[in-house]
Amino acid sequence: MLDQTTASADLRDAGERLSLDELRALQLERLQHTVRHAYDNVPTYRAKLDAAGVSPDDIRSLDDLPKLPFTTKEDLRQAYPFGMFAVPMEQVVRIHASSGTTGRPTVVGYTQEDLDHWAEVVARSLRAAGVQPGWKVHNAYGYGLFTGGLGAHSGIERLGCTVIPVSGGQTARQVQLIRDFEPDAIMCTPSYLLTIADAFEEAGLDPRETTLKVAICGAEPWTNEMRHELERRMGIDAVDIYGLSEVMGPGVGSEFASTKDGPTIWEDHFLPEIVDAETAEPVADGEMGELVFTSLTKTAFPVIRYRTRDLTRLLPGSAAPTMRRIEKITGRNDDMIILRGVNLFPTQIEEIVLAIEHLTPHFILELTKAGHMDALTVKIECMPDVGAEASKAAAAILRERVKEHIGTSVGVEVVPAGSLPRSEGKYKRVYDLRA
Ligand code: DLL
Repeated sequence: MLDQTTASADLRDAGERLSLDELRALQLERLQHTVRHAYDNVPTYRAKLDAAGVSPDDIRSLDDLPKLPFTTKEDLRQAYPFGMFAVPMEQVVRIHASSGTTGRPTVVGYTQEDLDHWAEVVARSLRAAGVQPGWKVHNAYGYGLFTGGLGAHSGIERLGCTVIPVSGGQTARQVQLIRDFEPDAIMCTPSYLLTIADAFEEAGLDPRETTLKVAICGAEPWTNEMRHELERRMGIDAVDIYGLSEVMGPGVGSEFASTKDGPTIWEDHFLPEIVDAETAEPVADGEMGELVFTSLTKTAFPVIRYRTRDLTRLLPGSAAPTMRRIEKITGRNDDMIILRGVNLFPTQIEEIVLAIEHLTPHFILELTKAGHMDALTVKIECMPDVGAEASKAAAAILRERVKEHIGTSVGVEVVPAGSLPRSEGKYKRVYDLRA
């Protein structure tokens, strides 16, 4: 008789079943191939390696990785639109692009082989989340140039599930479809899941009464406190899926529902490193820094030591013992607010807010200038039936705790329930009004 562990172990794909030695050997072989392929076919990589005095033949072990030069978002932008493609355009069957807040988008390309690998790692991610073949999966990630919708879509199909390709937005319709089609799992950003939960309640429905069992959320930073909030309100498991367009899209790593201890990086396809965000020197596993990736199987758009700007640390494998995890990403270099010398991430506020009675997770951060000083105001909604006194008290607690935990003073303004913008995808938290 199969016990639970053996039964789920049997579902693992070949990559997950590799021993650590086999995995390291495969990574080296794939790394050597990737560096050679990038050098031979992408002028930017050739120029960078030449300038660094490194040849693809110098990569003899995984320890040689730090010899390779980094790739930055700026390098990719310079090559807009297709300059980083390593195969002729006829072999590129799909492109995606990441919008980026400033300037041109970053365009990425995929061969059929790349799409196959992508579907495989997303299917693996779903399996880790507890999704089973035959389930119906409601996909509310946006379809289009964003990698979320179509990336999730192919993985759902690959696992043998029924995909419900709703895309983002039209929240009332999402609620209707969840009630009518009775999906088992949902994929969307955590902030959009919150919008959907609210919409259920606003329609007089209990979001705990749906058929949903699990949500696979990512594409933006979110805290464990937000996880607990979503799980409590919807009666589901919420797990974290990580990825970025430059490296592939959703599914670079994903969390196991059995452990919920940060996304496992699918190391047979992506080689992770952490470097000091300022000096770019590699740091040891376990230390905080900037996440860097080298793709191991990508053909149309290989990346070598791509600096993600995401801040986290590498942790030992748990549910998939040979592959390392990252700590849940709660900060991104670009999102860091420096307020009178103190570094602050929006997720730190989220964490504090969710522990205070009467406050909702609906808040935005407004940066303004008061004379020569920067000021930050948290605009936040209280629960609908909370009176003026109680909301004033909750605001005061928030101010105190921010001061205590983050070490800086912020203003707190309670705004009417329902007045702040609601998420339909990646939520915009920070508004910089210091023109
Ligand atoms: O957001 C890919 C994706 C789609 C991931 C759907 C997961 C689910 P980009 O638009 O290129 O790609 O944005 C990538 O989003 O560098 C992180 O800063 C952030 N991000 C993505 N997933 C997570 C996560 C998609 N699970 C950027 N936790 C990344 C925290 C995340 N941040």
